Amino acid sequence: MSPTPSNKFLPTPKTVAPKLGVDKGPIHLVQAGLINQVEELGWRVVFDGHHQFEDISPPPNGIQVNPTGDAAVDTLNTSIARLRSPQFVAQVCESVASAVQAHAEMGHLPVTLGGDHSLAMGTISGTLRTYDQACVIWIDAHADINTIHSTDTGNIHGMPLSFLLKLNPPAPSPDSVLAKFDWVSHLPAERLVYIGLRDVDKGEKEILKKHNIKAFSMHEVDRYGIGKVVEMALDYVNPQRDRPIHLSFDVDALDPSVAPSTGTPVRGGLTFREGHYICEAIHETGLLVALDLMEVNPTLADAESVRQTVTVGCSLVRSALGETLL
Ligand code: NNH
Ligand code: MN
Ligand code: MN
Ligand code: MN
Repeated sequence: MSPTPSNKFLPTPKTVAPKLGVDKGPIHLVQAGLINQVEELGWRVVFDGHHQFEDISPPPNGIQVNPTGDAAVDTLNTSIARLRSPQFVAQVCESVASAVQAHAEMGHLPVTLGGDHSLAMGTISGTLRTYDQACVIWIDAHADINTIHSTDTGNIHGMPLSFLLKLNPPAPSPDSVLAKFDWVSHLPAERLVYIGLRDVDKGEKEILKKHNIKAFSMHEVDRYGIGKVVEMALDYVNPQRDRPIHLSFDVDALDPSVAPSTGTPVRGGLTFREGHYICEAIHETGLLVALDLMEVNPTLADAESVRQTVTVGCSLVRSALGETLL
């Protein structure tokens, strides 16, 4: 066995997802035996339990927009008003950031099980507060980089990277709900790389181009194979192999035939092995400092689909934490 670094799990808080139910995902992974499985790999696991945040009550949707007479401010306020439960999401994520930071500073490797991918604002901020040179490898069918202006849905799980890259306008006033995101750490665009994209909104495509953000879509996975893609992704985001790595894995990156139980499945995704290969290769770098496994949503499917998704979720985590095939 390898040395026994301590480790923790941070199951999802109840954040607001467009389809409620993602908050139940993490507990299924724990009930499936994930903690024991990770302990068997030689880790000492510190389990925080299910973060509840019952003290934070989501404000009702439909915030009223009062015209100010300033056209730019009014446009901004209209965009802000379209966000879904922004205050709640911001508070939950801020609390997750502190929890991840606290564990990271003790030398733990925080594993956050989600849950809505908006949580990555919190987990990645927690990582960056501890390791300011960290890079992010984002595995997803989606780019999750809509700004408050480009979002079609208002769902913040489609926006976490716009906050982390500081692509949103500054809050119009200190009491604006947008100011509730000011605590989010800044991730420079050149320290982000995507793998698995295949459902990117028009506005997001413009953002990726404008900011020159590196992405390996399923097209590149098909062309080069997953081994080469992971190597190219690491060469881009971590050329000297000296930066700490935060791996944020949205289970919908996998093909729906592999992980059906998720909010927004998109066909044409990563195979079972491609998903695991990514985790294994990141583990092999020895640079992994934090892991998110997000968007497991057991309320959306039949029991067999849930079992399949939870099982694959557990094995992705094990691969990232050092399980090998031989
Ligand atoms: N791009 C869409 C949006 O902004 C969908 C995002 N959905 C995800 N992302 N599941 O991972 O709402
Ligand atoms: Mn979500
Ligand atoms: Mn996704
Ligand atoms: Mn996502």
